[in-house]
Amino acid sequence: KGKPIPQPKETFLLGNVPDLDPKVPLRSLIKLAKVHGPIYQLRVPGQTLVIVSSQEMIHAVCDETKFEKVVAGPLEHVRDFAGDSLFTAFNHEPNWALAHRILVPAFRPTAIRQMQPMMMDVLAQMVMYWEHHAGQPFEAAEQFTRLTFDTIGLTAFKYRFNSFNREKPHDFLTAMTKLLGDAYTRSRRPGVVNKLMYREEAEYRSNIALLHRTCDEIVAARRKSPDPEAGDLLNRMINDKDPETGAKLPDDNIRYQMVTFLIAGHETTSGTLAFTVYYLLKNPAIMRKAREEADAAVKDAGGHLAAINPTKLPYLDAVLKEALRLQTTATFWTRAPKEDVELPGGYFLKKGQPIGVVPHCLHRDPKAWGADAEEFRPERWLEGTVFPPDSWKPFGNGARACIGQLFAMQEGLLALAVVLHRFELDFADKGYDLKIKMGITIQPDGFRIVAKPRQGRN
Ligand code: MNH
Repeated sequence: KGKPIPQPKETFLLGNVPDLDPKVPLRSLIKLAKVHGPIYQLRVPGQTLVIVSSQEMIHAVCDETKFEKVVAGPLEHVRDFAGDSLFTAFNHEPNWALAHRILVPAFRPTAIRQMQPMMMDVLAQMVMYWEHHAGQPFEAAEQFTRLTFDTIGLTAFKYRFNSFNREKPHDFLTAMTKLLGDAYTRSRRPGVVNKLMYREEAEYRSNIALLHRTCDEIVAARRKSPDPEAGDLLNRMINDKDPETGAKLPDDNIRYQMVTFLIAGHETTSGTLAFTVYYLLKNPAIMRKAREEADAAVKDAGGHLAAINPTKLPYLDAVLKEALRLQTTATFWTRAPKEDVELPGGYFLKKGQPIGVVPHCLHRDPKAWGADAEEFRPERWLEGTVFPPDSWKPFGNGARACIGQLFAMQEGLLALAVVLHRFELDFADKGYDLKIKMGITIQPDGFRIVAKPRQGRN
């Protein structure tokens, strides 16, 4: 029934897997949308994915009355380590709603504001590190990953990964990054093949064990010596009761939430900060305006960085939104119709058919954003323009949208304000042009910067 959905030619046994770049699948998804249009389908092991790329199509699948999030593709494999946590739970699993009710209060504006001192604590470590390495090139994404990983460790369970005091990343981060890469690789292979690759399978299992062991130890330590003043997510997960049923989170679920906060809570934010700095360096006039706002905010705070008010940084907010629009770090998420349904253009989908959303294409759709869609122009956010519905979706959609949006924005705003106020930044490699690398999210590849303390400021 309905119009046939375009599909690239399949390869014998492998379906459309060869159509997807093994390193940067996003690149292929963009290219395929240029060839096949705003809707096409791909055969991958175990399922057919329908891919949507335009504002019109994505607006349709964001309708929560007809569609819902579905855990499909790589995310199904992330369940091997994140279980039924918020990010990876199937809609029907009772622990999703339970954890959602218990944790939503922790992400409200007042609760996020209370995390500012912890965010500033880690930020101060980054400032010291940059001062110490003034004039030496370093990779932007790598620096911001230290920042965001340590920040989520501290705010979520008062754990210090101390990334600015070590040469190599923390073992936990190394294991987690490897597992996220594996989740994608495994989703490209039939399940039996994964099981038959004994050595990889053993390494996969041992990395999962390392994650779980670390989390379980942190929980055990907190239970043994309670810390009512910690003000972190862990206290809430251990102590708080579901306002509806009075139930508490089971222990294994607390561990899964911890893994999820560490996964969801760092790579996306660090990539966003790195892309933002890239665009600022490419656009000196925008950099100047952004810095003026940062300086004014520090002045308003009486010169105390810790007292910066992140809700009074409208230009930096627009800068971050614009970076999230052009370089959407969460590149792909999946939904499915709750009943058989018709999409714009006369395409029919069966109930449960997984649909992949590619926000990168949405965010550059000229029908939604205008002729300058490809341009980095933060002003577009401050001109009172009303964009078509669901034009900007870096944080997902509906009930299963990002719980940490405000957390991420506050962390990003504080980091930008402090970095721009304290440092003169430049490309380490003149003429660097943006390249993308991809784990489960995207980051700029090989983007190195030099930071120097600003003259006459201190
Ligand atoms: Mn986050 C879900 C993007 C920062 C915790 N996040 C999502 C989804 C997107 C997303 C997209 C929806 C995925 C899907 O539909 O399958 N998240 C981001 C981006 C940033 C980000 C672009 C930073 C920039 N996320 C954070 C931070 C935290 C966090 C920081 C935690 C402190 N995110 C989550 C959790 C979910 C999620 C938890 C799952 C929510 C749910 O399904 O209930």
